[in-house]
Amino acid sequence: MSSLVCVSLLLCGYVTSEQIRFDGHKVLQIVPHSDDELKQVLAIHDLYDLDMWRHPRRGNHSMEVYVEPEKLESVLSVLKDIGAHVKIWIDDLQKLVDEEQSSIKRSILLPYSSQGRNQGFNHFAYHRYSSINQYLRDVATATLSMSSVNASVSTIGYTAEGREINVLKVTRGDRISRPSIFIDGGIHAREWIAPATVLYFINQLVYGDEFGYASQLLNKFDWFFAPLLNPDGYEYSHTNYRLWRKNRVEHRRKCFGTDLNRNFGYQWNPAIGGSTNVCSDVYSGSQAFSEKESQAVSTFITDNKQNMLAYLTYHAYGQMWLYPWGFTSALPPDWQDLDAAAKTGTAALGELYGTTYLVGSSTNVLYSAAGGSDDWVKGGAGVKYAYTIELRDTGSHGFVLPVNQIEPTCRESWRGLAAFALSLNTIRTGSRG
Ligand code: 0X9
Ligand code: ZN
Repeated sequence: MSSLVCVSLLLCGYVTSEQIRFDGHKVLQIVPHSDDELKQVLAIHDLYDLDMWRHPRRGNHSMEVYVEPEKLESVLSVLKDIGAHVKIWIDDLQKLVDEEQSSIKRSILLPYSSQGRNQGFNHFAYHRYSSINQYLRDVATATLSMSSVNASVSTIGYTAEGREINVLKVTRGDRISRPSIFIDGGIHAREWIAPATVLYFINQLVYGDEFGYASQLLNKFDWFFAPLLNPDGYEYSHTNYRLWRKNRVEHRRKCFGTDLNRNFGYQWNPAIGGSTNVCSDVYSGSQAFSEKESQAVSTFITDNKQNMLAYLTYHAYGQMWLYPWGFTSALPPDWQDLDAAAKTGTAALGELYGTTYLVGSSTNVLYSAAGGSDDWVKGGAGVKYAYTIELRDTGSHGFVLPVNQIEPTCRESWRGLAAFALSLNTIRTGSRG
C-alpha cells in the first residue's frame, strides 16, 4: 500500500464530526505496456501521492490506483503522455459507500431468525466495536452451559483512544492443552470484511458447522481469536473516513495514525514498503512496537507461543494466501511446508463458489513491506505457519465490499481454514522455520 499522504485537514483526520464524502473519487486501472512504462507510472504515483489499491505484480503489470477529483485531470494527462493504458475501474467511490450504507441499514433490520444462531447477532452485517465486544462476551457466557466447548474473553491491552483489545479463547474445556492457532482481523481499519470473517469463524467453531469440521478442529487445537486489533481505526472508518487504514495515535498535533502492519519488530524497516512520514498511510511508527496495539498482540503471542503452531491474520483485499517474508524476496527454509498447507486451504476454499486465491510469499506475490505481523510471528516468536490472508474481492469493490458478499466470503473462508488446519501435522508443534 503506497503513501496516502494527508493532503488536507480532512484527510489528516482533524475533522471529527462529519463523514468525509468520496463524490467523484475514482479508482483507475493502469496497464503499462513495458518495464519502462511501469517505472514511469510508479514515478507518477509517487509524485502525486496516490493510494495504490492493487499493486503491479511480476508478470502482471496492471494496477489499480485511487485518485481524488482534484488530481484527476492532471494524472490522466500525464498517463496519456507516457502512453499507458488507463481505464476507469471504479467511477464514483461515493456510490459504493452509499450502497454499502443502505445495505448495512437493511441488514440490521433483518430478523434474527433468518440469519442463523447466536443471540440475535447477524453475522452477515458489518458491526461496530461495541457490538463485536458484546458478541464475544455473549459467546463466552453461552459456553458456560455447554459441556463440549469453553470460551473466555481476555482484554490483552488498550488502544491509544482507550478501547479494549480483546481475545476470545475457544477450547474443548477438558483441561487438555492442545497445540494452538491464533487468528486476528482488523489490523487495517477499512478492511471491514476481516473482522466479520473472524467473528463467523468463532460462531462456527462454538456452535458447530454444517460440514462437521468444528468438532474435529476443537479436538485438534486450542483457538485464539482477536477479531478487531485496531478498534480506534475501525470506528473512525465507520464514523468519519471510510478509507482509514492506520490506528488513531496522534503525532505532534500534525497527523494521526501508524500503520500497525509496518510496526512489528522483526526486520522492522520503514524503507521497505513503509514510511518515516507521520502523515503517510504506511507510516511505520517511531520504532518497532511503538504502538499499543502491536505491543498488546505481540506480548500475548509471546506469552502463548509455546504451543502455537499457526497464526493467520485476515486482511483485504486481493484473494491471496501469503506467507513470509514481507521484508525480503528470500524464502524461509521451510517455505514448502507453508506453501503446501496454504494450497490445501485455498483449494478447499474454492470448492464452494469457485473463488480463486494466489498462494506465495508476500514479497513475491504482492510487494515487499517490512514490519508485518506475519513476519514477526514467524521470525520473532517462532510460530511455524504464519500467514496473511487477503480476502475478497479482486478489485471491483476493493475495500468497500458489499454486504451481500459477507456470507459467501465467510462460508468459503471457514472451509479454507478448516481444511488448512486439519492438514497440519501437529507433531511439529513449536518447531522453528
Ligand atoms: O500491506 C499490507 O500490510 C498487507 N496488504 S493490505 O492490502 N491488506 O494492506 C500485506 C502484508 C503482507 N505481509 C507482509 N508484508 N509482512
Ligand atoms: Zn490489510
